[in-house]
Amino acid sequence: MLLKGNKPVLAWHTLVVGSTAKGLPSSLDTYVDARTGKVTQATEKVRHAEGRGYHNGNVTIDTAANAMTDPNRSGFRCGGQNGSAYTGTPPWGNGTANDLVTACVDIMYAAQRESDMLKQWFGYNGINGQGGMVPARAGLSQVNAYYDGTKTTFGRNQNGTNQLTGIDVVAHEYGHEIFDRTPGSAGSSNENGGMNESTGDIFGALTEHFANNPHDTPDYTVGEKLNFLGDNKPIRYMYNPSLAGDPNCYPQLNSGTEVHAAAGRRTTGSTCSPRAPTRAAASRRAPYVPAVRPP
Ligand SMILES: [Ca+2]
Ligand SMILES: [Zn+2]
Repeated sequence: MLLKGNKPVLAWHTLVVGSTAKGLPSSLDTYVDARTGKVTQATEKVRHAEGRGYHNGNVTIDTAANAMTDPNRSGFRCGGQNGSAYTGTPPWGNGTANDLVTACVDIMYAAQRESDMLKQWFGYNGINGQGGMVPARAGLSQVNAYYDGTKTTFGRNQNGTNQLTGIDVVAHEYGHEIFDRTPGSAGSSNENGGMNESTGDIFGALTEHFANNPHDTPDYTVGEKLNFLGDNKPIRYMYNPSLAGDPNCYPQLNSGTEVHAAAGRRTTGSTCSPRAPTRAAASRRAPYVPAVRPP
């Protein structure tokens, strides 16, 4: 029963999930008059909330009205280490380096752009293939970020000057969810682990290009904004892994290669030069190597 003014109306209550005429996500809380079949009330639950990110500047993210839960991507929310979403009202965050609500603005922005990219480019239904993705936690007191199958968690850089929530790192962690939910599976050892890290870096770079945010212009390095280890360098160079001391090509990998070090390009030819692979080299590549490589 729906009360219209002081008049009760017998109504069906349903949630209509889809997109608006402009292609934006929509989740309409809808009441249909049971006698006339007409929509008597419809309220948009998707909130395009203002957020003040640190790495990404002022951005628009999808949140509920009073919590950092995503009304359109099932399971996705962002909060602290206890797993609950941060609550409050938009605008979210204050744009400072170590404010954790601000970290969640950067996390939600990056993960939602990645989800949008997967949908627009590949018709993929959410990062998990089922319309959503795992929740995120900010504020880990470690120099680390990870995906563990049920959530993503983000820490800080070595000197504690910012949170590890740049687009490429966030999209890397959710890239692990893509790998996990496709035949790549958990991907934790040797070649499979290297492919998993590769997948993370590739989707990180793709998301940076898709978002095309003026505060984090697209590139083929990983974590270049984060000063991860305090040396003002990226953690990885996708176009030339050896700049960070990682193997440049497939024949240099062995069973002892650390999985992140194995994330780099997989040229199977005889040369391990850092140049972009030629078409001929690309065709020689092993069939399970992702086709997307930096130029
Ligand atoms: Ca980058
Ligand atoms: Zn990783």
